[in-house]
Amino acid sequence: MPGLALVRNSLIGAAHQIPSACAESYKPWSPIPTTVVGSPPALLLPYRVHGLDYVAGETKTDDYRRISPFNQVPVIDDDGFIIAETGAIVLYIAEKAGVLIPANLEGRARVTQWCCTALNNIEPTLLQIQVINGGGEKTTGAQRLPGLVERAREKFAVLEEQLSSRPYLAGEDFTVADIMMTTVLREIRKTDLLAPFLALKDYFDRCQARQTWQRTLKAYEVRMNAPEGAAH
Ligand SMILES: N[C@@H](CCC(=O)N[C@@H](CS)C(=O)NCC(=O)O)C(=O)O
Repeated sequence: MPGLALVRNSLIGAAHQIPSACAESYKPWSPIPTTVVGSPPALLLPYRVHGLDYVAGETKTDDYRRISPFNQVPVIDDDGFIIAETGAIVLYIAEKAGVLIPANLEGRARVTQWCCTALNNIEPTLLQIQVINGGGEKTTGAQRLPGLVERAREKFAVLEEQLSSRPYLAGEDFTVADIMMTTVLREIRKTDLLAPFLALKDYFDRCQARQTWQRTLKAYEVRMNAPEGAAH
């Protein structure tokens, strides 16, 4: 499916829509229309918008899954280069257009820092407020756990599928993406949630078995004056 791209509804109006002459964007939530607002990168890089009807299940198809591993929006296709996740898309477009991001390494790192802050630090809290205020979340505390576990299992199934065809998330080589994912997976390391996901569990074990990883944990224990093994 050449030249398609998805725009996340919450980002509509932001200055980072779609790059490339053959990019399109899907609207995520029917019947809410997706509006693409002209922006510096979008003006520099022509794009096309393609909407998907979420309610009608258009994001749930196998075809869509091929370009969006979690069947979510947004995803973009820039002349065959497909990339998902809001933060990655925004950074890619800014880098490609050469606007809204400094050229030097430190400046780009600073922009990456604040992109991560928005998506990873601020958004999880605000999203919960939005959902609760919107009446979509009526349970509290332990009542929420089964739903969260179910959601985690859905995510793990996607990671399992991804990791069954390659050893690491981004390909053949261990990258910082694996450091990020392993760090996040450690949050549930004292549960048995990963057990049914053999490739994912193997990946998690391989990443943690790396000498550098072990050295890092060891250094942490020493710094914290913690008993040996406390950080595992
Ligand atoms: N981490 C993803 C989250 C994207 C996301 O949550 N997209 C929502 C729409 S705003 C979606 O597609 N939800 C449908 C689903 O998860 O099934 C990102 O930042 O791009």
